[in-house]
This record gives sequence, C-alpha cells and structure tokens, in this order.
Amino acid sequence: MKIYLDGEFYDRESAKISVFDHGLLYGDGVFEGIRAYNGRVFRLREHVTRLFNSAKAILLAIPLTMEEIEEVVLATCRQNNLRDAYIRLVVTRGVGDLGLNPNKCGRPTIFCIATGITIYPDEVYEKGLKLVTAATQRVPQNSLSSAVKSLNYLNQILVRLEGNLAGADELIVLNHEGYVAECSADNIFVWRAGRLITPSISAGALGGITRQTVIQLAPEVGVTVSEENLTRYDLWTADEIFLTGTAVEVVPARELDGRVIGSGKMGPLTRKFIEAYRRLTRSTGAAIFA
Ligand code: PXG
Repeated sequence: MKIYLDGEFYDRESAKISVFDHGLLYGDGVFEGIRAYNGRVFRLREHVTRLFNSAKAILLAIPLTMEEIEEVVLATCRQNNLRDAYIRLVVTRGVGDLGLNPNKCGRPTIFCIATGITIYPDEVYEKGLKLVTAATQRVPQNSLSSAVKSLNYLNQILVRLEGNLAGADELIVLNHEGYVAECSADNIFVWRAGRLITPSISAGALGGITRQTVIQLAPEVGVTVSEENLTRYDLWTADEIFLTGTAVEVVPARELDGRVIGSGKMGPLTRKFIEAYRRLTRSTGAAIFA
C-alpha cells in the first residue's frame, strides 16, 4: 500500500506524522471519505469543494489548488492500482507546539489513503438497519457547524458508542431543539404520506454528497424532495426511511426505537433509489487511469 503524505508516497509502515501535529493533538483539521467505482472517483469535485469549504470555515488555508488535491486523490488510487476504492483525504493544521493556538503551525499536513472497499453484505440492504435515537445531541450550529467535516468526531463517536450499547446499527441524532438532524455518519430521508423529506443542513446535518446525489436523482425516481424539520414521531410513523452515505450508499431502516418502519422490509421507493444510485456510481466520475 502506498500512502500520499505531503508530496511523497510512503509504504504503510513509514507513512507517519508528528505527535506535535495539531490534527492529532486537537482534532484540528478536516477530512473527506470518498469512493471510486469501476476506475472512476465518484463526485470528486464535490468532495474537494466540501474539503475546501470545511477548511475555510476553520481558517485553514490548504496550500494546494483544488485541481492539485484532485490529482492527489487520483494519483493515490493509481499508485495502488485501485479501480474500486475507499479513499480518506485529510488536511490537518500541521505541526505546532503543545499550545492549542494554531499560530505556531507552519504548514498543513496533507495525506491520502486509498484502500480496497469492504462491501456490505446484500442482507444489510434487504433487511434494513435497526435504528435507535441517541441521547447525545448535535452540537449547536453556533459552535462547530455540522457542515464542517472536521477531524473532531468525538460527538459522533459518542453517538456510535450508544449504538454499540443498544445493539443498533445506526443512531438518530437530534438537534438541541429536538428535531432530527442526521445519523452518526449518514444522512436520513423519510418517505411519509406521499412526500420525501430530509432535514436541512441548518437543522444540524452534514451536507452529504450522497444526500445531494439522492436529491438530484429524485426526478428520475419520480418524486421531489423537501427539506423540513422532522420529529421522532414523523420517523416512527413513516412509510419508508433510508440513510445515505459514501460508505453505505443508500440503505433502508427497518426499525426505530422499537417501532417497525412501514412494512419492516425494504420499501419500493428505497429500492428505486438504491438502483438509481448504483447506476450512477458505475457510470460517472473522474477517471483514475487516463
Ligand atoms: N453525516 C456525517 C456526520 C458524516 O460523517 C455523512 C453524513 C454522509 O456524507 P457523504 O458525503 O458521505 O454522503 C457523513 C459521512 C465511514 C465514515 O467510514 C463515514 C463518514 C465519516 C467518517 C467515516 O463510514 N461520513
């Protein structure tokens, strides 16, 4: 495995960063989780745009252009001869001293890892996920914005740990007003009374690339999506719920807080979105091998 780190490729064993890197000391940095399908990186420009927006929001100046970062991603896939990949792209504040003030950090650290993907078994999609509402709430918008894909994922990890304790596959995260924001690492869509609804970004969701893709696919599937506040009641009484994320793509939920969702099996609308999304991932994207 070859890992990109600050302009060079290293073996897995020698790709190392300093213990004084503020990405490690403080979670001070931003990242992307990206996938490649069939020799193309899916939605590369959108991921790199989100990375730059996340960096801008935390006053982190990425010392490469968007085109150069795109080339880092493509070159990392090429170096590893990957046509299908899970890609982790990270930019940290860089090496500083022990103080949390970033003014001693010289240059951001940039690294990119590309690995083969672990595909979820078909059963996960057919059966659907078991969800539970997390007690841990989303950090308010005027703290760290949920739109920033930062290295500070402790809030999401606390949520995920609640899932392990409860034996749930994913968790519903509420904002401080009690409205549904998203999940620990996925966005949510709710099909209820003939309408497809997803929480707005300002309700505390990440601007998911898969979420955006599903919104774009909606006309093809024959529905429109609205961004509205959702309560747990709206979810409990939904006809279908599906989650979206780069890793899981589009996946149905069968149960939330002990309430069976719809038929308890994958619904027809979810199936249409799964199929439409798969077609798109296999036919579009930035070519890895020229
Ligand atoms: N919400 C949050 C909080 C996320 O971290 C999504 C939604 C979905 O966004 P995309 O752009 O992927 O459609 C994410 C994505 C993993 C993993 O290994 C996934 C994410 C973050 C870290 C790890 O599955 N998140």
